[in-house]
Amino acid sequence: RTESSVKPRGALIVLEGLDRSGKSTQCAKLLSFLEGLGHPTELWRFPDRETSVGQMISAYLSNKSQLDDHTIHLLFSANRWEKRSLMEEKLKTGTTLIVDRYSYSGVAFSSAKGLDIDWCKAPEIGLLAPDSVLYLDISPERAAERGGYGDERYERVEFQKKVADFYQTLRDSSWKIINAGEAMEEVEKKIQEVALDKVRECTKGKPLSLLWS
Ligand code: ADP
Ligand code: DGP
Ligand code: NA
Ligand code: NA
Repeated sequence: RTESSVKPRGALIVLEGLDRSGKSTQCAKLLSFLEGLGHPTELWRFPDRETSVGQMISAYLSNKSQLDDHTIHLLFSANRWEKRSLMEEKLKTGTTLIVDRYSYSGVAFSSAKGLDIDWCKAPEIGLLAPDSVLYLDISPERAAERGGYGDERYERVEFQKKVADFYQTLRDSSWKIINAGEAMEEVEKKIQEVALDKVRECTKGKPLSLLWS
C-alpha cells in the first residue's frame, strides 16, 4: 500500500523588481510573518555572493573586474544552478523559500544590455519555477530617489528603464504586480496575502514545475 509520510511541500516565493524597489525590506518582513505563523521558512537571495562563483559576480558588480556580457550572464546562471538541488530538497521537505531575485533578474538585466532574450533564457531552462513571483513595481526615477544609488554597475536610471521594459515581457501567470510606491506597511500586507495563499496551495499538493515553459 502507498502510505505517504511525505510532508506537504514548501512554496517557492520570489520577489523581483528594480534596484531600490524594496525587495530586501519586504523579504525580511515576509520571513518574520511566515515564521510567526509557524511555517518553516528560509530567506535566500541571488546572486548568492558567498560562493566562489558569487565572489566573481560580486567583484564584477562593484567594478573590480571586467567580464564579457555573455560570460557574466552564465556566471549568474551558474550561481542559481549551484543552489538548485538544495532548493528542491528544502521545498520537498516542507520549507518555504523566499527568494530575493531569481531567473527573471537574470534575463531582464542581460537582455537590457542587448543580448538576445532567448539566448539569455537558455541556461535557465530546468531551474525550479517559482510558485509566486511578486513584482515590486516602481518607476526607475522614484526608485532612484530612495537613498540614491551606490557605486554598483547597474545602478543608473537609464539602464533601469530598459530592465523594467524587459521585466514586463517576462510576466506570466505566476506573477502578481505589487505597487511598490505605497507605504511599506501597505506593500507588506499585499505581499502577505498572496504569499499565504501560495503556501496553502503548495501544502495541498500543487506540483513543482520548471522554467521556462
Ligand atoms: P531593494 O532590495 O529592492 O534594492 P530595499 O529593500 O533595499 O530595495 O529598499 C531600498 C531603500 O528604500 C531602503 O532605504 C528602504 O528603507 C527604502 N524603502 C523600501 N520600501 C519602501 C517604501 N515602501 N517606501 C519608501 N521607502 C522604502
Ligand atoms: P542585489 O544584490 O539584489 O542588489 O543585485 C545585484 C545587482 O545585480 C542588481 O543590480 C541586479 C543585478 N542582477 C541580479 N541578478 C542578475 C542576473 O542574473 N544577471 C544580471 N546580468 N544581473 C543580475
Ligand atoms: Na543593487
Ligand atoms: Na536588495
